[in-house]
Amino acid sequence: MKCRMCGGKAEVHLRSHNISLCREDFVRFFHRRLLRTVNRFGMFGPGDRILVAVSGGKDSLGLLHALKKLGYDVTGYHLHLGIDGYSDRSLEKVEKFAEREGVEVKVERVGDVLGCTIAEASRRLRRPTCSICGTVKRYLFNRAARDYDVLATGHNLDDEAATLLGNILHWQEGYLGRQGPVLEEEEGFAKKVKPLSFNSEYETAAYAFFEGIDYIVEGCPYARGATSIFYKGVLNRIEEEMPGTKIRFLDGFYSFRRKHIRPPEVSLRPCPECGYPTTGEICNFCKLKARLQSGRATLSPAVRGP
Ligand code: Q46
Ligand code: ZN
Repeated sequence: MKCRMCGGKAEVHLRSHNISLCREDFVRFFHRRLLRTVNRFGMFGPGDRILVAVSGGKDSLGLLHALKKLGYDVTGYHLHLGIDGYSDRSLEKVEKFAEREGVEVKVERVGDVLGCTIAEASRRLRRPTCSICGTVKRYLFNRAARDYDVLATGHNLDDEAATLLGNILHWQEGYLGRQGPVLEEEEGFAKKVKPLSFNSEYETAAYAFFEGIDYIVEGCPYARGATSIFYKGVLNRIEEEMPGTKIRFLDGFYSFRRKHIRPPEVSLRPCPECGYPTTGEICNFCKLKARLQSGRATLSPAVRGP
């Protein structure tokens, strides 16, 4: 197999693009695709301060690495969720990465902010761990991004296509209206972008490997059995038969959305406790904190970790 660009020995074959590439040309290809997404959707420019949320996985560390290499002004942000073992191992990868790359990564611990870990909060409030985690992550990511122009996350093509499939299967109109590579800034919410929306998971893995990025391979233990993993499997089977389907699915949706779907209108006001924008009386995070501090939070044997 020869590299389409230089004729040298190809190391990757990308079926969805029908192209084989050597290591150097693949890295260039990866950067070009990322930049095309950034520019096409007006995500950020050279002068912007970008906060990149990093979990310790290949996508987010790959994104931070690529944006730094491309000359952007980037800072990392890692949220330690307090999930037994997994969170410590993730932090270790992030810290090693930061040292090796010479990039600043801010670390925040959920335990310090909430007074307990995500898993403890889930047990005490009898709510699914991922639901608590979602509320806490949204809130803290936003708060951390206040001093930056934009918050970038490492969602890749497979993540976005799986989310889209789930939203369509269940006709989640509100989510469909808001699903996109860019969520514009609004009343206290930072602008959020997904520069890897058109780089596949296979590509981010190959990129991390070629660039020598040491990332955490295991997933969060609470993600086991998640419907998004099932949808990814279904899309992979379709992709096997019809290469390029994921890209067309997502790309087609973004064009359709621009023409036919309006983001739902929400009226936001500042939370009286913390000033965070909310549609309700007080924001979900402050509600969560208040419930954890009150006697209503009890230990439940029914809701356990994985
Ligand atoms: S929500 Fe759930 Fe994720 Fe939080 S608890 Fe793990 S799986 S990390 S994307
Ligand atoms: Zn609040």
